Amino acid sequence: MKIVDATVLVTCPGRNFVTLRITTDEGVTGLGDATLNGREQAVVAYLREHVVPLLLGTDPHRIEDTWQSLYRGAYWRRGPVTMAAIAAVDVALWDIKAKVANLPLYQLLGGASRERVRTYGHANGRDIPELLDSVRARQAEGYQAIRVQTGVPGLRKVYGVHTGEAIAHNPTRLDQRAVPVVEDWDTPAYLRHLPTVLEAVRNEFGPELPLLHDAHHRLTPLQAAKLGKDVERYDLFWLEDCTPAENQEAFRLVRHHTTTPLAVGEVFNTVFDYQTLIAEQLIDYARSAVTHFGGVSALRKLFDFAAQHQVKSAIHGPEDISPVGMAAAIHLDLAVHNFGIQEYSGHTDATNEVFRHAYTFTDGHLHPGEAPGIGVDYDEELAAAHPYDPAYLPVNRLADGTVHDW
Ligand code: GCO
Ligand code: MG
Repeated sequence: MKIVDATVLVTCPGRNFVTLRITTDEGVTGLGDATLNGREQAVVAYLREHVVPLLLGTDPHRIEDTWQSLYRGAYWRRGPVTMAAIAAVDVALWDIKAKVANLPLYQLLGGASRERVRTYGHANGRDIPELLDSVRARQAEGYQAIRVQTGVPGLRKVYGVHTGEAIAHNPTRLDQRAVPVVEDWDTPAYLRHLPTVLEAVRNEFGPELPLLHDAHHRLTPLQAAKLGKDVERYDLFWLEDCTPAENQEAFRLVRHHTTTPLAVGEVFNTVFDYQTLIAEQLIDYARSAVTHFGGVSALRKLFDFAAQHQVKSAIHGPEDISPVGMAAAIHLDLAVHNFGIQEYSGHTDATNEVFRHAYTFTDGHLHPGEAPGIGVDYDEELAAAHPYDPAYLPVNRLADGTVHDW
Protein backbone atom coordinates (compact mmCIF):
# COMPACT_ATOMS: atom_id res chain seq x y z
CA MET A 1 0.00 0.00 0.00
CA LYS A 2 1.19 3.52 -0.78
CA ILE A 3 0.22 7.04 0.23
CA VAL A 4 -0.94 8.86 -2.92
CA ASP A 5 -2.31 12.07 -1.40
CA ALA A 6 -2.03 14.14 1.77
CA THR A 7 -4.20 17.26 1.95
CA VAL A 8 -4.28 19.90 4.67
CA LEU A 9 -7.84 21.15 5.32
CA VAL A 10 -8.66 24.33 7.26
CA THR A 11 -12.17 25.23 8.40
CA CYS A 12 -13.79 27.54 10.95
CA PRO A 13 -17.22 26.25 12.00
CA GLY A 14 -17.15 28.53 15.06
CA ARG A 15 -13.40 28.22 15.62
CA ASN A 16 -10.44 27.23 13.45
CA PHE A 17 -9.52 23.58 12.91
CA VAL A 18 -6.66 22.12 10.85
CA THR A 19 -7.04 18.56 9.58
CA LEU A 20 -4.69 16.33 7.60
CA ARG A 21 -6.29 13.80 5.27
CA ILE A 22 -4.07 11.01 3.95
CA THR A 23 -5.27 8.82 1.03
CA THR A 24 -3.80 5.50 -0.08
CA ASP A 25 -3.60 3.95 -3.56
CA GLU A 26 -6.39 1.60 -2.42
CA GLY A 27 -8.66 4.57 -1.69
CA VAL A 28 -8.49 4.30 2.12
CA THR A 29 -8.41 7.68 3.87
CA GLY A 30 -7.22 8.62 7.35
CA LEU A 31 -7.69 11.86 9.32
CA GLY A 32 -5.44 13.59 11.85
CA ASP A 33 -5.99 16.79 13.85
CA ALA A 34 -3.22 19.45 13.60
CA THR A 35 -4.98 22.39 15.32
CA LEU A 36 -2.70 24.68 17.33
CA ASN A 37 -5.03 27.34 18.69
CA GLY A 38 -3.98 30.87 17.70
CA ARG A 39 -1.00 29.63 15.63
CA GLU A 40 -2.89 27.40 13.15
CA GLN A 41 -1.22 28.57 9.95
CA ALA A 42 2.27 27.70 11.19
CA VAL A 43 1.27 24.02 11.31
CA VAL A 44 -0.53 24.29 7.95
CA ALA A 45 2.68 25.57 6.33
CA TYR A 46 4.86 23.02 8.14
CA LEU A 47 2.68 20.19 6.89
CA ARG A 48 2.20 21.47 3.33
CA GLU A 49 5.78 22.57 2.72
CA HIS A 50 7.83 20.08 4.72
CA VAL A 51 5.83 16.96 5.57
CA VAL A 52 3.42 16.17 2.72
CA PRO A 53 6.25 15.81 0.15
CA LEU A 54 7.92 13.24 2.42
CA LEU A 55 4.77 11.16 2.79
CA LEU A 56 3.86 10.65 -0.85
CA GLY A 57 4.79 7.16 -2.06
CA THR A 58 5.50 5.75 1.42
CA ASP A 59 3.82 2.75 3.09
CA PRO A 60 1.02 3.97 5.41
CA HIS A 61 1.37 0.86 7.57
CA ARG A 62 4.85 1.90 8.78
CA ILE A 63 3.57 4.25 11.49
CA GLU A 64 6.51 4.02 13.89
CA ASP A 65 9.09 4.38 11.11
CA THR A 66 7.27 7.41 9.67
CA TRP A 67 7.04 8.98 13.15
CA GLN A 68 10.74 8.48 13.80
CA SER A 69 11.77 9.80 10.40
CA LEU A 70 9.65 12.96 10.81
CA TYR A 71 10.96 13.53 14.35
CA ARG A 72 14.64 12.64 13.89
CA GLY A 73 14.78 13.63 10.24
CA ALA A 74 13.81 17.24 11.00
CA TYR A 75 16.95 17.43 13.19
CA TRP A 76 15.27 20.39 14.99
CA ARG A 77 13.57 18.48 17.80
CA ARG A 78 10.32 19.02 19.64
CA GLY A 79 8.18 22.18 19.73
CA PRO A 80 4.41 22.56 19.36
CA VAL A 81 4.39 23.19 15.59
CA THR A 82 6.53 20.17 14.72
CA MET A 83 4.77 17.88 17.19
CA ALA A 84 1.27 18.93 16.07
CA ALA A 85 2.26 18.16 12.48
CA ILE A 86 3.69 14.76 13.47
CA ALA A 87 0.54 14.08 15.55
CA ALA A 88 -1.68 14.66 12.53
CA VAL A 89 0.32 12.19 10.42
CA ASP A 90 0.41 9.63 13.24
CA VAL A 91 -3.34 9.70 13.88
CA ALA A 92 -4.20 9.65 10.17
CA LEU A 93 -1.99 6.55 9.74
CA TRP A 94 -3.58 4.81 12.77
CA ASP A 95 -6.98 5.65 11.27
CA ILE A 96 -5.95 3.98 7.99
CA LYS A 97 -4.46 0.92 9.70
CA ALA A 98 -7.59 0.38 11.79
CA LYS A 99 -9.87 0.85 8.77
CA VAL A 100 -7.86 -1.71 6.80
CA ALA A 101 -8.16 -4.11 9.77
CA ASN A 102 -11.89 -3.24 9.86
CA LEU A 103 -11.60 -2.53 13.61
CA PRO A 104 -12.16 0.52 15.80
CA LEU A 105 -8.75 1.96 16.74
CA TYR A 106 -9.00 0.99 20.43
CA GLN A 107 -8.87 -2.68 19.40
CA LEU A 108 -5.40 -2.16 17.90
CA LEU A 109 -4.25 -0.44 21.10
CA GLY A 110 -4.91 -3.55 23.18
CA GLY A 111 -8.70 -3.51 23.35
CA ALA A 112 -11.00 -1.94 25.93
CA SER A 113 -9.76 -1.72 29.52
CA ARG A 114 -13.13 -0.29 30.63
CA GLU A 115 -16.71 0.01 29.45
CA ARG A 116 -16.76 3.79 29.12
CA VAL A 117 -14.62 6.88 29.58
CA ARG A 118 -15.32 9.22 32.49
CA THR A 119 -15.19 12.92 31.60
CA TYR A 120 -15.22 16.27 33.33
CA GLY A 121 -17.02 19.35 32.06
CA HIS A 122 -16.46 23.07 32.57
CA ALA A 123 -18.62 25.22 34.84
CA ASN A 124 -17.92 28.93 35.14
CA GLY A 125 -19.51 32.14 36.32
CA ARG A 126 -18.58 35.77 36.71
CA ASP A 127 -19.53 35.39 40.37
CA ILE A 128 -20.41 32.54 42.74
CA PRO A 129 -24.22 32.42 42.09
CA GLU A 130 -23.58 32.28 38.34
CA LEU A 131 -21.04 29.49 38.90
CA LEU A 132 -23.49 27.45 41.00
CA ASP A 133 -26.04 27.72 38.17
CA SER A 134 -23.41 26.61 35.71
CA VAL A 135 -22.54 23.54 37.86
CA ARG A 136 -26.26 22.65 37.90
CA ALA A 137 -26.39 23.02 34.11
CA ARG A 138 -23.41 20.66 33.66
CA GLN A 139 -25.01 18.13 36.02
CA ALA A 140 -28.22 18.32 33.98
CA GLU A 141 -26.15 17.49 30.88
CA GLY A 142 -24.93 14.37 32.70
CA TYR A 143 -21.44 15.41 33.85
CA GLN A 144 -20.30 13.65 36.99
CA ALA A 145 -17.07 15.60 37.50
CA ILE A 146 -16.85 19.35 37.05
CA ARG A 147 -14.13 21.98 36.67
CA VAL A 148 -15.04 25.25 38.43
CA GLN A 149 -13.72 28.70 37.40
CA THR A 150 -15.02 32.13 38.46
CA GLY A 151 -14.33 35.77 37.99
CA VAL A 152 -12.26 37.45 40.70
CA PRO A 153 -13.71 40.56 42.41
CA GLY A 154 -12.05 43.67 40.99
CA LEU A 155 -10.94 42.00 37.74
CA ARG A 156 -12.72 42.55 34.44
CA LYS A 157 -12.04 39.30 32.59
CA VAL A 158 -10.12 36.20 33.62
CA TYR A 159 -9.31 32.84 32.02
CA GLY A 160 -12.08 30.25 31.85
CA VAL A 161 -14.98 32.62 32.50
CA HIS A 162 -17.11 33.31 29.46
CA THR A 163 -18.35 36.80 28.67
CA GLY A 164 -19.21 36.19 25.04
CA GLU A 165 -16.19 38.25 23.93
CA ALA A 166 -14.07 35.84 21.89
CA ILE A 167 -12.26 37.78 19.19
CA ALA A 168 -11.46 41.49 19.28
CA HIS A 169 -11.15 43.33 15.98
CA ASN A 170 -8.86 46.32 15.96
CA PRO A 171 -10.80 49.33 14.59
CA THR A 172 -7.65 51.45 14.23
CA ARG A 173 -6.06 49.05 11.76
CA LEU A 174 -7.13 49.24 8.14
CA ASP A 175 -7.06 45.48 7.59
CA GLN A 176 -9.38 44.88 10.61
CA ARG A 177 -7.39 41.84 11.64
CA ALA A 178 -8.09 40.12 14.94
CA VAL A 179 -6.05 41.22 17.94
CA PRO A 180 -5.75 39.41 21.27
CA VAL A 181 -8.31 40.19 23.96
CA VAL A 182 -6.52 41.67 26.98
CA GLU A 183 -7.48 40.10 30.31
CA ASP A 184 -6.40 41.34 33.73
CA TRP A 185 -4.84 39.61 36.69
CA ASP A 186 -4.11 40.01 40.40
CA THR A 187 -2.72 36.92 42.14
CA PRO A 188 -3.33 37.99 45.79
CA ALA A 189 -7.00 38.76 44.96
CA TYR A 190 -7.35 35.34 43.31
CA LEU A 191 -5.70 33.53 46.24
CA ARG A 192 -8.13 35.22 48.66
CA HIS A 193 -11.14 34.49 46.47
CA LEU A 194 -10.74 30.86 45.35
CA PRO A 195 -11.20 29.19 48.78
CA THR A 196 -14.52 31.05 49.18
CA VAL A 197 -15.63 29.75 45.78
CA LEU A 198 -14.82 26.14 46.67
CA GLU A 199 -16.49 26.55 50.07
CA ALA A 200 -19.70 27.73 48.34
CA VAL A 201 -19.61 24.89 45.81
CA ARG A 202 -19.07 22.23 48.50
CA ASN A 203 -21.85 23.74 50.65
CA GLU A 204 -24.24 23.57 47.71
CA PHE A 205 -23.31 20.23 46.14
CA GLY A 206 -21.86 18.21 49.03
CA PRO A 207 -18.58 16.34 49.47
CA GLU A 208 -18.94 13.70 46.76
CA LEU A 209 -18.92 15.68 43.50
CA PRO A 210 -15.41 15.46 41.95
CA LEU A 211 -14.27 19.10 41.56
CA LEU A 212 -11.37 20.35 39.49
CA HIS A 213 -9.75 23.77 39.12
CA ASP A 214 -7.32 25.24 36.57
CA ALA A 215 -4.84 27.90 37.77
CA HIS A 216 -3.53 28.24 34.19
CA HIS A 217 0.17 28.76 34.99
CA ARG A 218 -0.34 32.03 36.85
CA LEU A 219 1.20 31.33 40.27
CA THR A 220 4.75 31.17 41.57
CA PRO A 221 5.70 27.80 43.11
CA LEU A 222 5.33 29.30 46.61
CA GLN A 223 1.88 30.74 45.82
CA ALA A 224 0.86 27.40 44.30
CA ALA A 225 2.04 25.54 47.41
CA LYS A 226 0.03 27.91 49.61
CA LEU A 227 -3.09 27.55 47.48
CA GLY A 228 -2.83 23.75 47.40
CA LYS A 229 -2.57 23.74 51.21
CA ASP A 230 -5.38 26.28 51.70
CA VAL A 231 -7.86 24.25 49.63
CA GLU A 232 -7.03 20.75 50.93
CA ARG A 233 -10.25 20.66 52.94
CA TYR A 234 -12.31 20.99 49.73
CA ASP A 235 -10.83 17.74 48.41
CA LEU A 236 -10.13 18.77 44.81
CA PHE A 237 -9.86 16.02 42.21
CA TRP A 238 -6.94 18.13 40.99
CA LEU A 239 -5.37 21.56 40.85
CA GLU A 240 -4.23 22.09 37.25
CA ASP A 241 -1.22 24.03 35.92
CA CYS A 242 -0.62 25.64 39.30
CA THR A 243 2.72 27.17 38.22
CA PRO A 244 4.41 27.66 34.80
CA ALA A 245 5.05 24.14 33.62
CA GLU A 246 8.41 24.65 31.90
CA ASN A 247 10.28 24.47 35.20
CA GLN A 248 9.74 20.88 36.32
CA GLU A 249 11.89 21.28 39.46
CA ALA A 250 9.45 23.95 40.74
CA PHE A 251 6.89 21.24 41.37
CA ARG A 252 9.07 19.76 44.13
CA LEU A 253 8.23 22.72 46.36
CA VAL A 254 4.51 22.52 45.59
CA ARG A 255 4.43 18.76 46.13
CA HIS A 256 6.23 18.93 49.47
CA HIS A 257 3.67 21.34 50.88
CA THR A 258 0.32 19.95 49.80
CA THR A 259 -1.65 16.76 49.33
CA THR A 260 -3.93 18.42 46.75
CA PRO A 261 -3.51 16.28 43.59
CA LEU A 262 -1.68 18.04 40.74
CA ALA A 263 -2.28 17.90 36.99
CA VAL A 264 0.04 19.29 34.30
CA GLY A 265 0.90 18.91 30.64
CA GLU A 266 -1.41 20.66 28.16
CA VAL A 267 1.46 22.84 26.90
CA PHE A 268 3.95 19.96 26.71
CA ASN A 269 4.83 18.20 23.50
CA THR A 270 7.29 15.42 24.34
CA VAL A 271 8.03 12.97 27.13
CA PHE A 272 11.15 15.02 27.98
CA ASP A 273 8.89 17.79 29.32
CA TYR A 274 7.66 15.29 31.92
CA GLN A 275 10.84 13.46 32.87
CA THR A 276 11.37 14.91 36.37
CA LEU A 277 7.64 15.34 37.03
CA ILE A 278 6.89 11.68 36.44
CA ALA A 279 10.09 10.01 37.62
CA GLU A 280 9.91 11.87 40.95
CA GLN A 281 6.13 11.45 41.10
CA LEU A 282 5.60 15.21 41.47
CA ILE A 283 2.24 15.10 39.66
CA ASP A 284 -0.80 12.83 39.62
CA TYR A 285 -2.20 13.40 36.11
CA ALA A 286 -0.47 13.84 32.72
CA ARG A 287 -2.62 16.16 30.62
CA SER A 288 -1.24 16.34 27.09
CA ALA A 289 -3.39 16.31 23.97
CA VAL A 290 -3.01 13.68 21.27
CA THR A 291 -2.94 16.65 18.87
CA HIS A 292 0.04 18.45 20.44
CA PHE A 293 2.13 15.51 21.61
CA GLY A 294 3.00 13.66 18.42
CA GLY A 295 -0.16 11.56 18.26
CA VAL A 296 -1.41 8.27 19.64
CA SER A 297 2.01 6.57 19.33
CA ALA A 298 3.78 9.15 21.52
CA LEU A 299 1.01 9.54 24.09
CA ARG A 300 0.75 5.78 24.52
CA LYS A 301 4.47 5.65 25.38
CA LEU A 302 4.05 8.58 27.80
CA PHE A 303 1.22 6.82 29.63
CA ASP A 304 3.23 3.59 29.86
CA PHE A 305 6.08 5.56 31.49
CA ALA A 306 3.58 7.37 33.75
CA ALA A 307 2.04 4.06 34.85
CA GLN A 308 5.36 3.00 36.40
CA HIS A 309 5.08 6.02 38.75
CA GLN A 310 1.37 5.96 39.66
CA VAL A 311 0.61 8.87 37.32
CA LYS A 312 -2.67 8.66 35.41
CA SER A 313 -3.85 9.90 32.02
CA ALA A 314 -6.04 13.00 31.65
CA ILE A 315 -5.97 13.92 27.97
CA HIS A 316 -6.43 17.61 27.17
CA GLY A 317 -9.80 18.03 25.46
CA PRO A 318 -10.86 21.68 25.13
CA GLU A 319 -13.06 22.96 22.27
CA ASP A 320 -9.92 23.83 20.30
CA ILE A 321 -9.10 20.12 19.83
CA SER A 322 -11.18 19.05 16.80
CA PRO A 323 -13.50 16.02 16.87
CA VAL A 324 -10.67 14.17 15.06
CA GLY A 325 -8.31 14.83 17.99
CA MET A 326 -11.09 14.00 20.47
CA ALA A 327 -11.88 10.70 18.76
CA ALA A 328 -8.23 9.63 18.87
CA ALA A 329 -8.14 10.56 22.57
CA ILE A 330 -11.26 8.54 23.39
CA HIS A 331 -9.85 5.39 21.74
CA LEU A 332 -6.69 5.77 23.83
CA ASP A 333 -8.71 6.46 27.00
CA LEU A 334 -10.65 3.25 26.55
CA ALA A 335 -7.49 1.20 26.00
CA VAL A 336 -4.85 2.38 28.50
CA HIS A 337 -4.88 0.80 31.95
CA ASN A 338 -3.82 3.94 33.85
CA PHE A 339 -6.70 6.07 32.57
CA GLY A 340 -7.66 8.91 34.92
CA ILE A 341 -10.26 11.18 33.34
CA GLN A 342 -10.98 12.87 29.97
CA GLU A 343 -11.68 16.59 29.60
CA TYR A 344 -14.70 17.12 27.35
CA SER A 345 -16.65 20.27 26.46
CA GLY A 346 -18.32 19.07 23.28
CA HIS A 347 -18.40 21.11 20.06
CA THR A 348 -20.88 23.39 18.31
CA ASP A 349 -23.49 21.81 16.02
CA ALA A 350 -21.74 23.39 13.03
CA THR A 351 -18.49 21.63 14.03
CA ASN A 352 -20.23 18.29 14.53
CA GLU A 353 -21.77 18.62 11.06
CA VAL A 354 -18.38 19.13 9.41
CA PHE A 355 -16.80 16.34 11.51
CA ARG A 356 -19.42 13.56 11.76
CA HIS A 357 -18.24 11.24 14.50
CA ALA A 358 -19.06 7.84 15.92
CA TYR A 359 -18.17 8.73 19.51
CA THR A 360 -21.05 9.33 21.89
CA PHE A 361 -21.54 11.15 25.21
CA THR A 362 -23.98 9.61 27.72
CA ASP A 363 -24.32 10.22 31.47
CA GLY A 364 -21.02 12.07 31.63
CA HIS A 365 -19.14 9.29 29.84
CA LEU A 366 -17.74 8.97 26.32
CA HIS A 367 -17.45 5.91 24.11
CA PRO A 368 -15.50 5.90 20.81
CA GLY A 369 -18.08 3.76 19.00
CA GLU A 370 -17.42 0.70 16.85
CA ALA A 371 -16.82 2.30 13.44
CA PRO A 372 -13.56 1.10 11.83
CA GLY A 373 -10.65 3.53 12.36
CA ILE A 374 -11.09 6.55 14.63
CA GLY A 375 -14.70 6.92 13.46
CA VAL A 376 -14.73 10.46 12.04
CA ASP A 377 -15.78 11.63 8.54
CA TYR A 378 -14.91 15.08 7.21
CA ASP A 379 -17.51 16.85 5.06
CA GLU A 380 -15.34 18.94 2.75
CA GLU A 381 -18.27 20.76 1.14
CA LEU A 382 -19.73 21.89 4.45
CA ALA A 383 -16.25 22.79 5.70
CA ALA A 384 -15.72 25.10 2.72
CA ALA A 385 -18.69 27.18 3.86
CA HIS A 386 -16.64 28.10 7.00
CA PRO A 387 -13.40 29.80 5.85
CA TYR A 388 -10.43 30.40 8.15
CA ASP A 389 -10.93 33.35 10.51
CA PRO A 390 -7.73 34.62 12.18
CA ALA A 391 -8.01 34.62 15.98
CA TYR A 392 -5.61 34.90 18.91
CA LEU A 393 -5.63 33.60 22.45
CA PRO A 394 -5.97 36.40 25.04
CA VAL A 395 -3.02 38.16 26.66
CA ASN A 396 -2.97 38.72 30.43
CA ARG A 397 -1.77 41.95 32.08
CA LEU A 398 -1.36 43.07 35.69
CA ALA A 399 -2.87 46.38 36.89
CA ASP A 400 0.36 48.26 36.03
CA GLY A 401 0.38 46.83 32.49
CA THR A 402 2.99 44.10 32.97
CA VAL A 403 2.36 41.00 30.85
CA HIS A 404 1.57 37.99 33.04
CA ASP A 405 1.10 34.28 32.23
CA TRP A 406 -2.37 33.81 30.77
C1 GCO B 1 -7.92 23.45 29.47
C2 GCO B 1 -7.05 24.49 28.89
C3 GCO B 1 -7.63 25.23 27.74
C4 GCO B 1 -6.56 26.09 27.07
C5 GCO B 1 -6.83 26.19 25.61
C6 GCO B 1 -5.86 27.06 24.87
O1 GCO B 1 -7.70 23.13 30.62
O2 GCO B 1 -8.74 22.94 28.74
O3 GCO B 1 -6.46 25.27 29.87
O4 GCO B 1 -8.72 26.00 28.14
O5 GCO B 1 -6.48 27.34 27.65
O6 GCO B 1 -6.81 24.89 25.08
O7 GCO B 1 -6.07 26.97 23.52
MG1 MG C 1 -5.95 23.86 31.41
